[in-house]
Amino acid sequence: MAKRLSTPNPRTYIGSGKVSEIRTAIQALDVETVILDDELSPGQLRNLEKSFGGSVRVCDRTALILDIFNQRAATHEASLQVTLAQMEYQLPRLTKMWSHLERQAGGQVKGMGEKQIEVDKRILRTQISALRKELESVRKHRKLYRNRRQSVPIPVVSLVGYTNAGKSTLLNRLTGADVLAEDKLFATLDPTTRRVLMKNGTEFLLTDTVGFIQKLPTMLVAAFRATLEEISESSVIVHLVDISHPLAQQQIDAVERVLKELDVESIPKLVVWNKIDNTDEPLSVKEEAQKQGIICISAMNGDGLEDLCNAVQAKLKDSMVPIEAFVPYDKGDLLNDIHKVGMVEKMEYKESGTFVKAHVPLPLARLLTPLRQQVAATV
Ligand SMILES: Nc1nc2c(ncn2[C@@H]2O[C@H](COP(=O)(O)OP(=O)(O)OP(=O)(O)O)[C@@H](O)[C@H]2O)c(=O)[nH]1
Ligand SMILES: [Mg+2]
Repeated sequence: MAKRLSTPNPRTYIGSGKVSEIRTAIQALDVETVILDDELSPGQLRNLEKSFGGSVRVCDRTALILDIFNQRAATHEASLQVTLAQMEYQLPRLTKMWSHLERQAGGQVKGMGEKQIEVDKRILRTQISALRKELESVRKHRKLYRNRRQSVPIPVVSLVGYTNAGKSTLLNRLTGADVLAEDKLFATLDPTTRRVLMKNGTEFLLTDTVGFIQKLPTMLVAAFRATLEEISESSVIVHLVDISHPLAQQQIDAVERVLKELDVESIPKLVVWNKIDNTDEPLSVKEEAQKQGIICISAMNGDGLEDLCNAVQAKLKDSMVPIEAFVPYDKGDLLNDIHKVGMVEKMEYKESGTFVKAHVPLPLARLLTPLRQQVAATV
């Protein structure tokens, strides 16, 4: 049944033969909704709806994603973002609601219909700008919170990956956090951050993010800016892949493209293959991963999680500054911080304080500057 057009039909997106083919199928199967896997113009949607008959809903890729996002939005900010994107999507498509009125009136009061559309558009625009303001204030709040968190400089590790890759499951595994993990697309719409305490006492914050998808409508990229913003502030990015998925490579490419758009290529990244338990030949997959320097895990049964933690730790160390400092006993809290967020290589207790050799995040290295100078003086 497939047919390739060199360019989409400007009126109906698909060709006229395909339109009648689908119309036949709609009647035969009593179809309620037709979904097209691309973004269609308002005119194309309207024309298709007309050709398919009144009661069929025609939905494009963007509208479908918006619907899913709408169902899953769990927090205030996420639902504001989704509502905003939905309104922006509706604005140029409003005419559709009135086309049936025009038909009923035999086209005579077309002018009236147009006026009504203008009124509706104005109402929608007012709602959109009110929503924008509200979102802005919610974001400001979150920024404040984030800044406060940065004053305790625990490094942040962001979990990114295609939707359904297992990010929330992994976060749950590593932290015992009760983040929604379900076999549904886009289970997570808000970044959820949890503290991971490693065996050697080092801590990092692990942030779950919304799943990436292919061909994310530009409109949605903008709407989810706040969610993705968090990624650009992390020390390490963990790219989780569902390696048991037949289209794994395409999903990897899609995620990499979005990361490129976000301009986060300078942040150290770890690629991790998940759902190794779900592959036909886990051993050969593991072998291939080893060749490429990739870590294999099963977030579900816990396989490989220790390797993952070690690799995250090594990457974190790359992002830190090597220091040698002499910390007097009355500054014991600094020593605590070094232990908590840094990686200690050597520690010697002297009469008046502690000598430390460690890797620490840049903000902490800055805090320690005076004590580092003292090292030079005492050694
Ligand atoms: N077999 C197997 N299934 C897994 C594994 N990890 C996660 N899953 C399943 O994959 C599905 C999706 O997991 P989630 O953790 O919700 O995926 P996600 O990446 O957070 O998805 P979004 O939030 O939609 O981006 C769930 O049904 C999990 O139980 C794994 O290691 N092995
Ligand atoms: Mg999730």
